[in-house]
Amino acid sequence: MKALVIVDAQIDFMPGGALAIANGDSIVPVINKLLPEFELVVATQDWHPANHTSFASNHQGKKPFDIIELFGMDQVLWPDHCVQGTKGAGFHPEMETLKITAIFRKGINPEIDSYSGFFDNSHLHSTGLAGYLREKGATVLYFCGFAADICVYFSIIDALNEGFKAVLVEDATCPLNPDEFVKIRTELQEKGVQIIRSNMIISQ
Ligand code: VGL
Ligand code: ZN
Repeated sequence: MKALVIVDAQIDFMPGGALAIANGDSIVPVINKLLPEFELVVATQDWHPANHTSFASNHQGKKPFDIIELFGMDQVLWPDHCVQGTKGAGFHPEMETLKITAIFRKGINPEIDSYSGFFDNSHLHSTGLAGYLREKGATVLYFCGFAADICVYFSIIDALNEGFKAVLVEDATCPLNPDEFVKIRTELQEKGVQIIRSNMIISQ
């Protein structure tokens, strides 16, 4: 069975948001059109406490997009974004959310970032997403949302490692760094990820 996984389709990643992705809002109508094609729809939400270590504001003398070492891993410092309970952490108001049966929140532990919807960046803690999808009978996961080169990418890699087939719906995702996405796109295809456009699955 196929499931749609909507990654971090939150206001802070849209134009005008704290960590805005150019043209990010263009994916919202595409996601809405995809929804009727799926029996199972889940979403992830980046959901940081205000004291999260990925925020530049929590490191003296650092600014957004600086890179520091944190517990032996490189960490990009971000502008404060998707702070728990704030408007920016909410789903885009035009995204239809009724069909979403479960929401998996990540980035909650202030000590560690969590790009993938499945695990934190050190792979120590699971969100439960893989177990949920397996129990519901999902085998092929269609990915959309933000950012194509960060959280969508790491979610797809974990999905493959968890034994799912993965499909990326290219016009329903958007990268923060388009050059980076060009590289990632090739890597994903080499790993067996199918990259499609939404009109390839939408029944007319
Ligand atoms: C994301 C950077 C920081 C994402 C989340 O959703 O891709 N990127 N937090
Ligand atoms: Zn984040």
